[in-house]
Amino acid sequence: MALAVVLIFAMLLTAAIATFLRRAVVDSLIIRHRDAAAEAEALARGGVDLALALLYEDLLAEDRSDFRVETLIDPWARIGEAPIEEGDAVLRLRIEDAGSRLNLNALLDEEGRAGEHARFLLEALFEKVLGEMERDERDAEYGPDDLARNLLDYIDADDTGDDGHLEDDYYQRQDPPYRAANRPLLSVDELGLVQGFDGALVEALRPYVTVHPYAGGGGINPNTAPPHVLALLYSQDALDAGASRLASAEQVREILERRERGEVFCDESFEDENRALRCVGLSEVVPGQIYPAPSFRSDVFLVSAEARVGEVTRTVEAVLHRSRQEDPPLLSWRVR
Ligand SMILES: [Ca+2]
Ligand SMILES: [Ca+2]
Repeated sequence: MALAVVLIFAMLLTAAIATFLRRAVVDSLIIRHRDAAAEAEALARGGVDLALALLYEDLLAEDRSDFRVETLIDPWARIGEAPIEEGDAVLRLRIEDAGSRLNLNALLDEEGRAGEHARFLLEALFEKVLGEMERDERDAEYGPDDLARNLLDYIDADDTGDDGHLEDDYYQRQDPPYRAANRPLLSVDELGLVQGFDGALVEALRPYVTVHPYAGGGGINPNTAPPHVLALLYSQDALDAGASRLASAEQVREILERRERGEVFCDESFEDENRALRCVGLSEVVPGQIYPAPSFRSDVFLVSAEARVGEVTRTVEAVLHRSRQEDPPLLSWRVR
């Protein structure tokens, strides 16, 4: 009897010790994880500071050379080529100028109106993206033309569609009801509020578009845009908007080849006696007027700083405005 009791106590004791040890291991793991998380976040924030320093250095270099174009050979762009490693910490910094995506807000003019070309460009974009999503247009409730119209109505300043219907009719029927913004988009996520846009479509559009800068922005920068965005360079036919078109695969390839050879595209109206030596006009590759007019230079940059410490990763995504004021305005900041 006494032996049985001793055995039971011995078993209980062993179990208690095992539990205690497991707890101790878990606690120390939690502490280590917490330390690593704090370190990773600090490193990612430091990455954004580093990005800012590189961007200002670039601004000074532009002042010195009086040549203002963002290219992929700028130091801020090259920082993304290799990770920065120290001990078990790794920082991956990626900086993009706003011109490396299509700025949806650049489709509005100063009065908040969208022209005919804006609609055709968006239709072409949505057709391309829906095709990539393998969404069958015939079955879809909203085709590229509906999506283009709805988006422009959502952001344009007035509150009627071109057939006279009230833009808010649809939004007021939602639960909870809301209204068309009638102003530039504040984020790519906001697209999800536009009639006909669902989460999957917004994600499929994300690599192509930006909303920065909110106002006064230009079109795609042919020096920095990746191939899938270059394909959105839209040459307008001044007489017939329907005959305007997106860049062909051939034209995209030629832009990339010229970039590879070190050629830089710049504004053809650039008043610079050395322009011909320094850069080439985009019309050499894509004839006609590009809509919206390319932004060869940018002051708004998208920064992604991904820091890994041990097993923990933290990413800071920020949109920075490189201004000559003392404090550069932060347009957005997100920690993941
Ligand atoms: Ca409208
Ligand atoms: Ca509107």
